[in-house]
Amino acid sequence: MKGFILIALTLCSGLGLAQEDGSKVTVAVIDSGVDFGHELLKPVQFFNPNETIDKKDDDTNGYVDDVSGWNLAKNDNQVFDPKDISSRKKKYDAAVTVMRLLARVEKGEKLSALEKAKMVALLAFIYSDLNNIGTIMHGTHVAGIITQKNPSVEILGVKMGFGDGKKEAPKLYMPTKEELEKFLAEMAKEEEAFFADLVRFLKTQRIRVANASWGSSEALIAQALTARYPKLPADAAAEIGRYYMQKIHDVYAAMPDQVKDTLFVIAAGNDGKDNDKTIFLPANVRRENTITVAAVDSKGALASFSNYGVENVDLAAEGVAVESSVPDNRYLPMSGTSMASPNVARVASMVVAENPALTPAEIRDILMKTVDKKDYLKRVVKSSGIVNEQRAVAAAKASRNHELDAAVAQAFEDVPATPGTGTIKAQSFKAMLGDFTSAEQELILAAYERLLRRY
Ligand SMILES: [Ca+2]
Ligand SMILES: [Ca+2]
Repeated sequence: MKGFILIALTLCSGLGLAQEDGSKVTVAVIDSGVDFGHELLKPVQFFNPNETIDKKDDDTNGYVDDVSGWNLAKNDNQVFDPKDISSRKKKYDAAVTVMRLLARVEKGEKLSALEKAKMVALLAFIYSDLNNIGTIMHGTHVAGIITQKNPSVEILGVKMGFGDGKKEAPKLYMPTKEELEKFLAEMAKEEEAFFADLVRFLKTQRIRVANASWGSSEALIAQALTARYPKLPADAAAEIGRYYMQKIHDVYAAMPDQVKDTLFVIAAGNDGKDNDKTIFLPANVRRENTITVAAVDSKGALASFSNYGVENVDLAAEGVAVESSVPDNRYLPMSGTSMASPNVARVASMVVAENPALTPAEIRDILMKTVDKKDYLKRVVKSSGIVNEQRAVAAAKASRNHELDAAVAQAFEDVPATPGTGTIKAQSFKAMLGDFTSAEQELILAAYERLLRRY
């Protein structure tokens, strides 16, 4: 429970600090919902000063009672529904226990025979709900990472639907060209509608930083296609997936293009793939006000699940077994580029707090230029390095009186570079499972993959 103690301490020591002008830095968590009932998040909940709960749109921004964000899936102001937990309490508790054990395995710890047996039994019990529960936890966990040791932040929740669309029975024949086109067109229409809604809401807020720990890839589209048309050959599905992702790029790009005053911090994805070779969106939307994040473990090695790409992924941050808040006042370690991205969003908001005059492009520049460079990340991410919170904040502070490059140089004097030579390679999760029988390994691995791919 080290992380828990750390969180509690820093919250206390940081109370009362804010930007120089007293205002907070608003960070939007575009995710599965944020549980502001959590003790960690209550103090950082954003409140719209011009809106009260009275069924009227007091600030006439088009959203009735948007006090702390918006639920885009249901078009109301409820950014988290406690019923999501209370209706599956037993399974939720079991999932918390399982995920804590999973994280220990992930960190290379050995479990006792009893713990192993418990994990396998509980995993079988919750397996079919794991996707759902992981999704419910997701936004609250992301928000907690942004909040930690960050007294000047306030969190605004933007809840989106996560693939809970209608399920259709598989068609057991080869689809015609027309059927495929119709399927893709429907999918594109849904995505267009989502981004139109998202952009419309974001534009009514004063958001400096937004976190996007989600996305879609060629592989996911191919998967959706083969789920619907099992007879479609894999290579055809892959080709269509790529074609679709190329077509849909600008729909995703509307987010940074139309909300220009916001820096969008985006997860690189958890397929262990090179984003320069396969399209992952919005990660691969390259704009002045976007920054894409890969995941490293606590030693700085690229996580085995993390996507990368020297052109399309900008920098790395910690994303393995990261301790943060989950609903029901719990804390849990979780893994993914979903957890790496909010680590960068947190630093970005601290940079803004130091110098609110910085533009999104300048914030991005500071984050990129103040990384801890590593030899082994040279052909992995664009900046060749891992975000460095202290140095980025030092650069932001210096940028109040200096040009950006001079401010960065000053930051390297304040927080010197540590030599980043040698190679570190993360072990795959599979390699940590030697202690289990092969049937157990299969179950655990499938659960792990499920949790990573829940976006
Ligand atoms: Ca309103
Ligand atoms: Ca109102």
